[in-house]
Amino acid sequence: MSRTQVGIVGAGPGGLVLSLLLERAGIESVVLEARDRDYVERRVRAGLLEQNTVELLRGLGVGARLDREGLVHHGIFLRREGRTHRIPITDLTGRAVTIYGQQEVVKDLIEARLARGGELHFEVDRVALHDVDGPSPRVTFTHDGARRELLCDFIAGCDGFHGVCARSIPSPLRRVHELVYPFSWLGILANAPPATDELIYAWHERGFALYTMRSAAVSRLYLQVANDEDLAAWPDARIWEELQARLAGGEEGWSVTEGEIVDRSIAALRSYVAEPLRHGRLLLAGDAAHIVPPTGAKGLNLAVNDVRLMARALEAHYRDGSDALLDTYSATALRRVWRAQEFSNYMTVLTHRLDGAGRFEQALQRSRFDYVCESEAAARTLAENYAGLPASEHF
Ligand code: RFL
Ligand code: PHB
Repeated sequence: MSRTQVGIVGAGPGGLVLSLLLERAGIESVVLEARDRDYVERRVRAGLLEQNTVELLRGLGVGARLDREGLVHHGIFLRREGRTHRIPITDLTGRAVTIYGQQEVVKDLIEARLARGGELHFEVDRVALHDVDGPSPRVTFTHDGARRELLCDFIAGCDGFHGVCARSIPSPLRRVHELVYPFSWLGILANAPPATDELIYAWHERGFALYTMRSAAVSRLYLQVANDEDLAAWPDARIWEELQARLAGGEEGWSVTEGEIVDRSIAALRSYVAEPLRHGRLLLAGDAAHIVPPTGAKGLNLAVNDVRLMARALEAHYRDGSDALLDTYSATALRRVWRAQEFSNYMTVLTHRLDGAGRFEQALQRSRFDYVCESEAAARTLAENYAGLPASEHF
C-alpha cells in the first residue's frame, strides 16, 4: 500500500499537465497509465494548440521544443465550390494558434515528469476506484504482476473517453448530453510537404476534407466518411483521389502533395458532456468528461484548461484550507466546455456534407458559409473561438 496527495489516472495531455502543475505547487501525485510509454508517445491525434495551451506549457518549462518546432499560424482557409476565403485569425483577435502534434506534447511532458523525479507508472491494469465520496479515496490496480493500492486525498480522472473514472460517479447523479453525427473522419499522416501554409477546411459535395500538417515535410489530412466505413476499403490511391477532388480549388495547377502514408485511422465524431465533473474527492478532466468533434480543434485544449482549473482548486485546498474553488470546479470548467461544444458543432455543421438534412438546412448551411466569408463580425466570432478565449478567473 502507498499514499499520495493526488492519484492521477491517465497519462494523456490532461493527466500529465496536471502532474506538472501540482508539482510546481508542491503537491505530490502519482500518475497511472494503462498503456506502455511507446504507445502513448506514438498515438497520432490532435495537432492544433491554442495560445492559452502554448503559454501554459511554456510556463511549466516544457515549451522549448514546441517553440523550436511548432508552426505558428495566423489564419485558416475556408473553401467551397472553388472559392477560397481566408479568416485572418490574428488580425481579428490578436492571438495565434500553433501546430504541434499531440504525441510530441505527450513526449515532452513525460520527459519532464520523469526528469523531475515524478512518479509515473505505465502498463497498469485493472484500475478501480473506491470510496470516492468519502474522506480517503483509494485506487487499486495491477502493476508488474502485483495487485497494489494507492491511498489518496483526491483522485483526478484523466483517463479519456473509454476510461473507468467517470463510471465511478453513480449514474443517478450524472447528466449525459450527447450528439452523435452521421459521419466519421478518416485521418492520414503522410511523408509529404504540405502544399499549403495554413489549414484548409473544405466543404465539398463529396464530403468535407481538412488539409493540416505536422512539419514542412509531414502532412496530416482528413476526409469525411460514413460511420460504418471500413479502412480496408481505402487503399492509398482512393484516399489521394478523394483528397485531390475535395480540396481542389486553389490557384491554377495547385494540388495536394502526395507521399507515403505512415498512419491511418477512422474516428467517429461525437459531442458529449457528462456533468458534473466532480463527485466527492473524484475530479474529472478532459475526454473523461467531454468529447467535441475535432472540427473546432478544441479537445486537447479543453483538457488542459480543465486541469489548470483543477490544479488551482487543489492548490487553494492545500494552501489555505479553502474548498471554494473545488466546489465551483465543475461549473467553472463547464462554461468553457459548453462554449467549445457550441463552436465545434458550428464548425462541423458549417463544413460537412449533411446527408439526411433537408433542403432547408442545406440552404441555411450555404447562407452561414457565405456570411462568415462576407461579414467581419461573423469572421471575428469564428476567429475568437478558434484561437481560444483568453483564460480567466471565471472561464
Ligand atoms: P486522452 O488523450 O485520451 O488520455 C487518456 C489516457 O488515459 C489512459 N487510460 C487509462 N489509464 C489508466 N487506467 C485506465 N483504466 C485507463 N483508461 C484509459 C489512456 O491510455 C490515455 O493515455 O485524454 P485527455 O488527456 O483528456 O486528452 C484529450 C485529447 O487527447 C483529445 O481531446 C484530443 O486528441 C482531441 N483532438 C484535438 N484536440 C485539440 O485540441 N486540437 C486538435 O487539433 C485535435 N484534433 C482530436 C483531433 C481528436 C481526434 N480524434 C482521435 C477523434 C483530431 C482527431 C482525429
Ligand atoms: C490536426 O492538425 O490534426 C487538426 C487541426 C485542426 C483540426 C483538427 C485536427 O480542426
